[in-house]
Amino acid sequence: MSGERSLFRFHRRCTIEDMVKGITLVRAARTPADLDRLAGFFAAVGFEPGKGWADDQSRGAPFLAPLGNLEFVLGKMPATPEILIEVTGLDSVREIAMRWAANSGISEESIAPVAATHWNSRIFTAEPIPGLILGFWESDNPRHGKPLAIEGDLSAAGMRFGIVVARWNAVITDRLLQGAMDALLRSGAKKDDLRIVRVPGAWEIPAAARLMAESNQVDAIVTLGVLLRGETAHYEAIYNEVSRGIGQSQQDTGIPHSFGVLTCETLEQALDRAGLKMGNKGFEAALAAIEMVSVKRKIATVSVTETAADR
Ligand code: DLZ
Repeated sequence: MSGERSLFRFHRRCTIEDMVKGITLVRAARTPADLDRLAGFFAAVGFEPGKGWADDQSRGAPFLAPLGNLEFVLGKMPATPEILIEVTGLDSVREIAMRWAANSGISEESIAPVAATHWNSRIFTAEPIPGLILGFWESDNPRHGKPLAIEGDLSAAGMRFGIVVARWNAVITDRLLQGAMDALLRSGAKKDDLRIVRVPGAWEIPAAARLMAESNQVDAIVTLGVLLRGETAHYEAIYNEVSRGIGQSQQDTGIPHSFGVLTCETLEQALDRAGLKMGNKGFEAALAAIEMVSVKRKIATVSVTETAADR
């Protein structure tokens, strides 16, 4: 088969969710003082700082938001600033911004008053450095943008995770582990909040997962392993017990366990699912764990009447 045809087959197998990971808006700061001022402002108004970097050519200060979207508009624009930040508690955010301006020796006029928009919301603009105008807005409908059903977010900030990874087929499970950590850290988890336990093989995953779940030290567990049908004696028996054990630990302890144990015919298939052609199942399992912690927290706090009011 020609290279072109095999590429085509690959694209057809991938869904959009496999390929699009997130949106990053990159802005150049003109001076070191501007960068520091922006970093101070974004931290003050509640953004989660990402992992910054510095080398001999540049330094960067990323700030994370739980959600991002690109919006293309034909006709009247929703607001003057190109960067719009949706918040809850708009007036409190403005007060924080005003305090930040006062403490930073910046004119309070850089934080404009709150005004109504033509789209059922209120907005204020802030200009933390000259020329960068940000719009902070809040919908008049407190449930705006909220899904009809309870649905988990993908922010891992403030969550603690256990990762149980089998050493058997380590060439694959190491990649799954990398994918899982990538997902957790990029979603806002702190390195210190990840506990990694290595076990000999998939068979041992349920026992270790259960011990972690019962330790009260993690909010969710990501299980990672690879079972190769062709090379595993009593494959069905091992697989059934591993999946049953992980599921039972989840049910008995109430701690979400995501299932990242690959079951493949061949090593090649497993490699495809560990970062080659079919995404990284460790990454996906970690996202599922984040979402389930969020779902669990929401189920515990969102009342039935609130959910019903959405409909
Ligand atoms: C024994 C075994 C075999 C044959 N195959 C696998 C496998 O494909 N994937 C895996 O994670 N572990 C395998 N193991 C090891 C068992 O899971 C277990 O670690 C040992 O039997 C020791 O209890």
